Amino acid sequence: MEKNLEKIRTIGLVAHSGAGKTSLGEALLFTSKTTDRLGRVDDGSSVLDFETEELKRHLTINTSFHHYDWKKYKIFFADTPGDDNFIADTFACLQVLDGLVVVVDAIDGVKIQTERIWQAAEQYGIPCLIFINKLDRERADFQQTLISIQTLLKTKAVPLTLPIGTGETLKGVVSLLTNTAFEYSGAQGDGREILSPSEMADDIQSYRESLIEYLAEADDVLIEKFLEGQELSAEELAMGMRKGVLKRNFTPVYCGSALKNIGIDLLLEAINAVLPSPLDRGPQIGQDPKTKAEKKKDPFIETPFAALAFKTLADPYAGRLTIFRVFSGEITADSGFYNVNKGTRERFGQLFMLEGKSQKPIPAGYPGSILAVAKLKETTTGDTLADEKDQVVFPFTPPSSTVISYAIEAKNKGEEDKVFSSLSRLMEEDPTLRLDRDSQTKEIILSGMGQVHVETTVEKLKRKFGVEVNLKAPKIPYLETIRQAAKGIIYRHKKQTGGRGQFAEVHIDVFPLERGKGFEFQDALVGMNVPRNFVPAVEKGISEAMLHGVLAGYPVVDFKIRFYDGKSHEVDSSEMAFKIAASMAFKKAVQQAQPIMLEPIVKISITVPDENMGDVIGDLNSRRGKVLGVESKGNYQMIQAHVPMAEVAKYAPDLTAMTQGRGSFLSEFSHYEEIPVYMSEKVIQEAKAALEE
Ligand SMILES: Nc1nc2c(ncn2[C@@H]2O[C@H](COP(=O)(O)OP(=O)(O)O)[C@@H](O)[C@H]2O)c(=O)[nH]1
Ligand SMILES: [Mg+2]
Repeated sequence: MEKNLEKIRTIGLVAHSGAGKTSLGEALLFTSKTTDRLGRVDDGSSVLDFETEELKRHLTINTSFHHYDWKKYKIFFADTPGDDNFIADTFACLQVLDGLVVVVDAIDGVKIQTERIWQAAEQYGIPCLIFINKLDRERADFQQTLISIQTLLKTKAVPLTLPIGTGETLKGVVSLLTNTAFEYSGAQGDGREILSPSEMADDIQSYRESLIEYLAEADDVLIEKFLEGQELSAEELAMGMRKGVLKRNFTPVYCGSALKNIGIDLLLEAINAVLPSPLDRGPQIGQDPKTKAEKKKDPFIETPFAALAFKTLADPYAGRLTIFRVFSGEITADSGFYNVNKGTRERFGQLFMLEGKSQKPIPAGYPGSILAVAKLKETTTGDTLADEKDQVVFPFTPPSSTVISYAIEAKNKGEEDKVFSSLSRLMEEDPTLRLDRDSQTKEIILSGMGQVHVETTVEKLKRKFGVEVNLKAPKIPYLETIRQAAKGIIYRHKKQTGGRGQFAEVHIDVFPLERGKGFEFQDALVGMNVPRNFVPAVEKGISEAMLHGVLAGYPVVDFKIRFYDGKSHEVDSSEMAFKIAASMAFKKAVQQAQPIMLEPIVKISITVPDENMGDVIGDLNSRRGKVLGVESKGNYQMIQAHVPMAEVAKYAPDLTAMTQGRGSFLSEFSHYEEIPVYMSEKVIQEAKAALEE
């Protein structure tokens, strides 16, 4: 393991799904001779995408980690997902990465997921390089892609390489810094220097001039020399580039093809030359667990150990694998650390470097290392691991709320417990899943970031734990209430069967309450018609009856019962008789108080490209939505709205269709509202049918 921290890089490959991150990761591994063939996602030979669910969909679901050596540098890298279903994992990983390679597809340009990652990188201050990929494809457009980067990411994106040819004719790249052209034949990835194509001379010159100006601007001495018209040396330019990237003043743009391994060697050089080492990134800021004061942990080997466990993998056989990034100090195999969040000591045996699907034992790790240990007892994602004598807690932001819910049931009766326990295991590795039991509908609800997310979870459940479940649209938790008061409701319960009979009479008023007030019970008895020991039975009778309303059997809420009189019988009255009378009186009262149905409303935040805004708002209107506001975010608009939950139960695929996959949304429960009269009958019929099922 490299102990010279200046030569460590801890980076991520990020972008929207399909831009070619995994392919680029394979090219980095192959070109650096870490792997002996160029893995491909399309034929399942990728070492980075390896889970069954990933291979089936050609989609990265889980960030995978690998490492390579290039010219005496050690690079740890993360190949992250870019699909909305799984992108929360990427945001979690950003918290431990020092630099990023943002991959941009030369046909699709920058998509919204890339923009969102870019904004997060900006927030964390992570220096970035850009790689324009897929220039070997038909319709690839370097210029257009560059413009898309400049406008959507709002960065000074400066080409460092230009493609020689595009599509079929792509044969190499020109390095603008050194003004040399390289041709690539075969997939070995080692560019052979050739003469610069003469027809590119003008382009090369103008790009080179603006590049040099940008690089010079990063440093006071350089800009002075530049303005005086002096020639800047290659070392000076490299120094300017490094400074500019670390300050995020501009973003170097490389280009080529991951699939054909073109231009990758120059990207490898750039990762070494300009992305930050752990030393450049500086101390990691956390908190002293006792005093809560800010505490900085320096990225030095001599500093006491500190690391952040940012990810967990659940393996049914190997057990739990905890992945952490070292920020300070040294960690060796067969040792332990202190889990500051849990307040426990943890011991472990082997220490691993991750290599896609496999792991390689190593003796020790240092700042910048991304490592894994198995079978920790207490540690979960987000915990800080440290030296017990020098404790610190690093911040960790868990992923945000889920967007889609399904009711799940075990395919085989009797396996419910196994479904629950296996899902809990999966949730250790995937904090974006949520499992609830709906107290009203009694269903087990599995929520995730999208349809594909929930489906892949179900597939993993079967593959890893051997349990099968059915997914169903969850029932909408409707409620019932009343619109007006009904007074003087009397119900007499009387039964005479042989010996002792049953007798109770209950007089009540019912009043509507404000939304969200629930149920109130008022004992307003005067006189001695009803012995007071029966009052609890009356309240209980109503509390039970209110669980099943008169319209469609949903719970009744937001009302007050005033229990003001009744009749009793010395022998025949009992708690049971009063309970029954109260529950019947309640039903009668509700019938007379204009019963209505309430439906849950969600607050939804939808982000869409400008050009789709009209369609999306029109569609929201047809779903009975109320737009609360629209906010402009670059070339995207964020629409906030209230919409009935029933209307957006399957919103994700519709939004994808309306926006060609560029829209995204988050929703959360907001409140209940009356169902409009014209809708009510239909909903009651459907609700009745659902209840009977
Ligand atoms: N022609 C061409 N196809 C590519 C290139 N890079 C990736 N692809 C293809 O694009 C698709 C998505 O690639 P992948 O690496 O999985 O993208 P990711 O989702 O960003 O990881 C796959 O079919 C790749 O073969 C490239 O440079 N040229
Ligand atoms: Mg991928």
